[in-house]
Amino acid sequence: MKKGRIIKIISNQYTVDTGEQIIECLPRGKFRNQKISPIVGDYVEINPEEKVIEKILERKNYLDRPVVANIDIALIVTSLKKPDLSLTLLDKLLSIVKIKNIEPVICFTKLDLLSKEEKKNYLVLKKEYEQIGYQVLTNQDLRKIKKLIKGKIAVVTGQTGAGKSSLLNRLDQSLNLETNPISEALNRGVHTTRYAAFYKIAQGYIVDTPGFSALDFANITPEILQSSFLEFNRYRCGFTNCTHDKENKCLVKEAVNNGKIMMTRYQNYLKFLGEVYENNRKLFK
Ligand SMILES: Nc1nc2c(ncn2[C@@H]2O[C@H](COP(=O)(O)OP(=O)(O)O)[C@@H](O)[C@H]2O)c(=O)[nH]1
Ligand SMILES: [Mg+2]
Ligand SMILES: [Zn+2]
Repeated sequence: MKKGRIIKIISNQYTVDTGEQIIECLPRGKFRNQKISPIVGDYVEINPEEKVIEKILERKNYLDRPVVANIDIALIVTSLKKPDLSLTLLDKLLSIVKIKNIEPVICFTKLDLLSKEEKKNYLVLKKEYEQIGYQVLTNQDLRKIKKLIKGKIAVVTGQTGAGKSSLLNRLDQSLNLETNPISEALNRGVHTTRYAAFYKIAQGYIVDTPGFSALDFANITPEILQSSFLEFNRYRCGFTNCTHDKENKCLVKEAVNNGKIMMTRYQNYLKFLGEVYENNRKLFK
């Protein structure tokens, strides 16, 4: 028995990377009865002689658009200019990634387009996110990014035009992905496959179409949303189950007013909370 990871699926052909070799496997018939099917990213036990998948190991997360399991890292590629910085999108992706149990890495791009003054503001912003506990890099930090994804599965997400393809090309020059100066629809021309495709890059894998950039907060409760704002968890409000909204004696709101929590983070939180309520309302109608 050998442990490996599924890196590609074509009809009933499962490509498993054991670290030493790549083996084409078939799944055991029992998976069909158990109503579980192996997906890309799954850690599996295989019988290397028979070339069959014997067991699917427990998943730490999965996405359904595209279908992929056990994502380790999300590179949240965030443009500072052209397209303009969107802290709402950044905070949303940080929340979704946390809820999915994926480690986020903020990767800012287009620093070269900033004026001196804007660069100063950027450094303040960077520090603020670092103080929350996030890892903040730029698209110049190629060595650090490579080190992070070594042996891992990473997704790259962020706005169209933020510089995702450019970054991947610089991480691995053999990729030669198309980059678009004018904003074009994401993943244009990519053949629609139900499963994720991986690029082997910097001794790790990158998923080409991270489906959660378009995700809303479906199936998420206010409690889950709150816990995804890491800095809120430092405060224990007087009111149990405080949603940090209209309640009195809310320590989170106090921290916002004292400048200990970023105003933009709090405002985005309230915005997302509204979306969560709206989704729940639709669900129970
Ligand atoms: N000035 C500048 N341009 C960049 C940077 N990163 C990417 N670009 C440009 O931004 C445009 C969009 O990049 P692309 O990689 O296609 O973005 P994607 O849609 O996120 O894949 C392209 O014209 C890139 O050359 C950067 O750090 N600085
Ligand atoms: Mg692209
Ligand atoms: Zn509160």
